[in-house]
Amino acid sequence: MPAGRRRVGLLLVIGQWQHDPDRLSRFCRDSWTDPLVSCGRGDTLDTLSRYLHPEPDTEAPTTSETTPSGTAGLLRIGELSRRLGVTPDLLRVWERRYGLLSPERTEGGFRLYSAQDEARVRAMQRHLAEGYAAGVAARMALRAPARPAGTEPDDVMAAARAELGEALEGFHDVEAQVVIDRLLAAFSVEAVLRDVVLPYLRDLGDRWGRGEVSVGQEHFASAVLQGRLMGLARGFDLGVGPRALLACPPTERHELGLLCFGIGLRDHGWRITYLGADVPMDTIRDVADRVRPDLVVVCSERMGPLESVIPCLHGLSHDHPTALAGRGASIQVAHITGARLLQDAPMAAAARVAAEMGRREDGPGA
Ligand code: B12
Repeated sequence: MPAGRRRVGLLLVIGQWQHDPDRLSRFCRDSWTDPLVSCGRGDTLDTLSRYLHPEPDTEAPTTSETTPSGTAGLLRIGELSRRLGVTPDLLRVWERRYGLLSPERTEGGFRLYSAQDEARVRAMQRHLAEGYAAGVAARMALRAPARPAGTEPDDVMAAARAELGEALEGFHDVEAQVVIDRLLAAFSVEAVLRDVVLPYLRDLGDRWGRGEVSVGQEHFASAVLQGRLMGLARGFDLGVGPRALLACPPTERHELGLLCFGIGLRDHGWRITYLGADVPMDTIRDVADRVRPDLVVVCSERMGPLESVIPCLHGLSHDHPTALAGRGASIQVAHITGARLLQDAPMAAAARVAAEMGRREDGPGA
């Protein structure tokens, strides 16, 4: 193969080529390419030829030495293309169609790309490989928080909270899912729930209390997040670890803290039987008798629901290890009912319970 020629693996025959097989095979032979080259709709023989023979491409000088002075760290399209394995034509399409890249221009009009452009293309490639359609992949790549070197994860989480809020309070389900997807790709579930989802919910409630967020926005946000958390709760019953039975008492509909706690505990190897919001005390009791959990957790965010079922809680904690949690759980009610009080925030409480009660073989349920 002549020097300077590159071998390319794959060709999508689109447009004029599929009607001109002779020209196609001549092109492949002349270009010393494997028969298949990747090209997009509307690509022509000329654009492919420019890809295979970059010399004539006036915008594709090959080394950073050829980048004009005063533009240190910026790349021309040929160099970017080589680094990323994406053809210059496709880079231009992504730039034009999705605004994925925002190059500076030299005096001569050549594009110069920054490290951030490169990061966005890499993110785009990642999302495409994950199976997202190009438009969605581009939106996800564009939404990635610009994270300059040295940025602390705390800043990233704070930025993600703001982004999540913007998406949810604008009623954009898909964008909210994208923010969460991206976070879960980079951080542990525990960190995402602890540092983004739970603080966001708290803040949402505060702003709702001050009249800055409408009832519709609050309901939409909590419904989307609940759906997402239930997705993370898949496989709650897997494994052989200790078992927790989780429920909110009658009339209590705030269950998201409890759900996060369950996800945290499951990640520490526990199995979870999840009953959710507003559960009759008889039902909690029946299920506890049946599954014999290592711990029953009854959670309320409001004062009142736990106080009104004190005798039932007393009976429950007599027969099953029981804990109370949430803002509505007080030392007094815990004391009267003989239940343990979980005072930590959900993810910390999950870690503490798992550390103290361990696995079934060495825990209280052994
Ligand atoms: C989402 C939400 C809802 C959703 C709940 C959806 C769902 N599936 O859960 C809906 C729309 C149903 C709802 C309804 C109502 N809500 Co509401 N809601 C909220 C909001 C915004 C988030 C709740 C949440 O999940 N918080 C996440 C928790 C984890 O955050 P947290 O409070 O900081 O939790 C602390 C502790 O409690 C503890 N914790 C909490 N849960 C758990 C669980 C475990 C296991 C452990 C260990 C620890 C723990 O951890 C944190 C400490 O760091 C809160 C705001 C807020 N501040 O929480 C209001 C809030 C709880 N709601 C409130 C109110 C008033 C209501 C309504 C009465 C409104 C109405 N007029 O209808 C109803 C009551 C419904 C009912 N019968 O229960 C008030 C409660 C005030 C109070 N203490 O009585 C709050 C605080 C809003 C406010 N600022 O006034 N709500």
